[in-house]
Amino acid sequence: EASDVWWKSAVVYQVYPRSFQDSNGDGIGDVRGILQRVDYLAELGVDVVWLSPIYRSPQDDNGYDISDYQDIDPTFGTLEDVDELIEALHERGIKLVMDLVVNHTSDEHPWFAESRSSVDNPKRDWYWWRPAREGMEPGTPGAEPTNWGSVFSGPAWEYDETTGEYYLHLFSRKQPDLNWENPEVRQAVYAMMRWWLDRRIDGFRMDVINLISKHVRPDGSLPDVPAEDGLYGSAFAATVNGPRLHEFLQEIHREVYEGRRDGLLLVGETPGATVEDGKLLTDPARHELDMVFTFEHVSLDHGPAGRFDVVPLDLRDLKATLGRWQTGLEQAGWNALYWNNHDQPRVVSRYGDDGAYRRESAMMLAIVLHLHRGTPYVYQGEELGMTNAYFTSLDEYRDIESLRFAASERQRGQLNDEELLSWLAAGSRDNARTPMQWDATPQAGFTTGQPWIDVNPHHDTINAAAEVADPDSVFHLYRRLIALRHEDPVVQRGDFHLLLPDDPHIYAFTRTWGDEQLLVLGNFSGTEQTVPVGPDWDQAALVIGNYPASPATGGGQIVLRAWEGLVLRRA
Ligand code: ISL
Ligand code: CA
Repeated sequence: EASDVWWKSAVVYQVYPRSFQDSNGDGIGDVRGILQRVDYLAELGVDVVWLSPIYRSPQDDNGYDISDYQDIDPTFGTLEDVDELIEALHERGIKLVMDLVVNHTSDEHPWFAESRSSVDNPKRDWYWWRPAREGMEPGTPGAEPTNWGSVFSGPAWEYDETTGEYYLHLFSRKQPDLNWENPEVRQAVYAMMRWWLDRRIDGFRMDVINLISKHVRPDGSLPDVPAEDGLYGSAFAATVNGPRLHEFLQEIHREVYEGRRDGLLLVGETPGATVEDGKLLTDPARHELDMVFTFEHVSLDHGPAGRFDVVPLDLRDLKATLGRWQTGLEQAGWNALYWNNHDQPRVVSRYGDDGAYRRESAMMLAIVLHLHRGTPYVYQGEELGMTNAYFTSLDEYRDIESLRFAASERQRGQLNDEELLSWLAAGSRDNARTPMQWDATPQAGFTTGQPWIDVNPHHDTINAAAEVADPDSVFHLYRRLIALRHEDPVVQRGDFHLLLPDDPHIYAFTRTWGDEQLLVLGNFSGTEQTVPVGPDWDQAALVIGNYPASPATGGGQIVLRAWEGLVLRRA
């Protein structure tokens, strides 16, 4: 097993730079701010930092709209600051993975400026340009080339008067989709990736990478999708898993990765990917990606109207879903494990209880996730048990998706103001984007100025200073879980076997490696639960847990307290 890859025993920490640490008082986090906190990351013990985009950008989607891939936005700092960050992290044995957003650019990228300028510009074909639907008046509703809807509400096509044609944008109109069918586009992206690797970064997190190959017909036309309500339908059906996806990924591997040092990481963000897709994307023999983020387990509490329509989680669905990914990628491929990122509501507010049992449930969720087979990702603040934002008025929101959803709902008039605010409070991406809570001072130690988004008032009790000082905190539980992943071959490689699939409250599984076995239990309820685990575990030793004393064990049963989570090792 000595030849096994390093990331099987690694843990990744995601920094959302805008909300991590401000160093100059303008209220926006920046690279020099991250530099002030590298020792904190080293104390937590993570192996890799993944940085959300800091490239030059008009910030329409907080940096996921890039106008220059090879420069840093002045909001965040300079290339020299980034070189310093790479150095500071490497000195501490931490790798740096950068976000790679190449499904689209900003509309302010020079490539797009050229492309839009005329139909015969050499870069015209770098993006998706199409005339209006036949017989329709260009620029009128329904005249779009296809009925694809944008992820951020409204149509995915923008009419551009310069040439009287439409361009495709799966996200905002300031995020035009690149045309990966064009080999020049691909070569430009690969050159940029090599430039960053030469700067000694350690890999990429590839934004919506399974959308780069559109389902284009042989005649160059694009198919309509089933309309959801009104004129447009989700464009995902026509963009996820396109016919050339695997070919493009293998080309990236060849052109960018081959012949470079070991120790690089390629992780793909793949909304809509199934286990079968995940297997193809991450089987090392296929030379595509090292691991992908599934969305299945973070969509289980979405009602018919999507992410803002939050319904209660049925734990059986969560176990079945994660369990399928575990067994599906057992022989080939690898899982990325996560509850949170900058797009997801906080897990303790979502699948836990952020009231009376906030600490317990945050820790239980951590134990359950980190004991799966795969590479765990920790999103900033998760290790403190940070909660949702609980904004109560629209003007507290900053996220383009939330604001566009609110605008389009107001137009449709189906939700009243109170309902709209409660939908946003449950589902908004801003839940993850409130500033990192460093201490109990007025702006949580995040900034000396006015933060770009409100600090959660809970920072008086939930903050890094308090967590680091308390050996029984959520932070130290995360630190121990990370250390356990580094040390324990059962955690790294052991087979996964789900137990009690039909139990509505208990998450239970074993991990087995040779003669060694671990039992992982999580109580997803606020009441005591008696769990029939069998006599094998009567004498087992507690490896890690979220209550100070061991649970009541014996006679083949374990009694779990409210939101208790634990790991036992068989004697
Ligand atoms: O959060 C979502 C919308 O409900 C997701 O569908 C999200 O848009 C999708 O996961 C893609 O996310 C990534 O690309 C987006 C960017 O806004 C997200 O922040 C990024 O993680 C466009 O670049
Ligand atoms: Ca700043």
